[in-house]
Amino acid sequence: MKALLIVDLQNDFLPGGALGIPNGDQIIPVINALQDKFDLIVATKDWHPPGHISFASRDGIWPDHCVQNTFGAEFAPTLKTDKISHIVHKGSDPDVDSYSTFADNAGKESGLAAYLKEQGVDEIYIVGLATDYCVRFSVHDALKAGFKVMVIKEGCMGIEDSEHVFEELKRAGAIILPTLS
Ligand code: VGL
Ligand code: ZN
Repeated sequence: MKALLIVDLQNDFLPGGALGIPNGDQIIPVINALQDKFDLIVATKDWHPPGHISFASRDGIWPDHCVQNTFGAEFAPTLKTDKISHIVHKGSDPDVDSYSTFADNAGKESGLAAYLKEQGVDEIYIVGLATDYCVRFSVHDALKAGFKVMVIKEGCMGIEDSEHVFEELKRAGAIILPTLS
């Protein structure tokens, strides 16, 4: 059984957002079309309390972003969400960041691997933002958890050019697909 994992398709990561990724909005129609090919779709939200450790206003490197219950933390308004059956909120601990959707940066599991296994999932197709952070760490953890992992390139966008990230993920055992046709 296969699942689509949509990572952090939130307003703050889109152009105009607090941590806007150039051209991040271009992947939304791609991801909407992809959803027709999946029976199980899960999504993640970066979900930080005010004053989160990752914020430059505290000890971190990022502008304040994806603050819980704000517009910036909502899914992109044009993202199709009616087929999403499970949402993982990550980065909620004020003192720990979480790039991976499977576990936080201190190693505490989110429950996503267990949820997917309960659903009978063995293959995960990953898309979303940002290729070089949350997608990257999620792919590594999905592989470690024993899933077959596909990354759909045209459904991802990086903060920086991410060609080397796709190479790294391929070496780690993921299958990099330009598109899914
Ligand atoms: C992300 C930086 C900070 C991401 C989240 O979703 O890739 N990047 N928080
Ligand atoms: Zn974040």
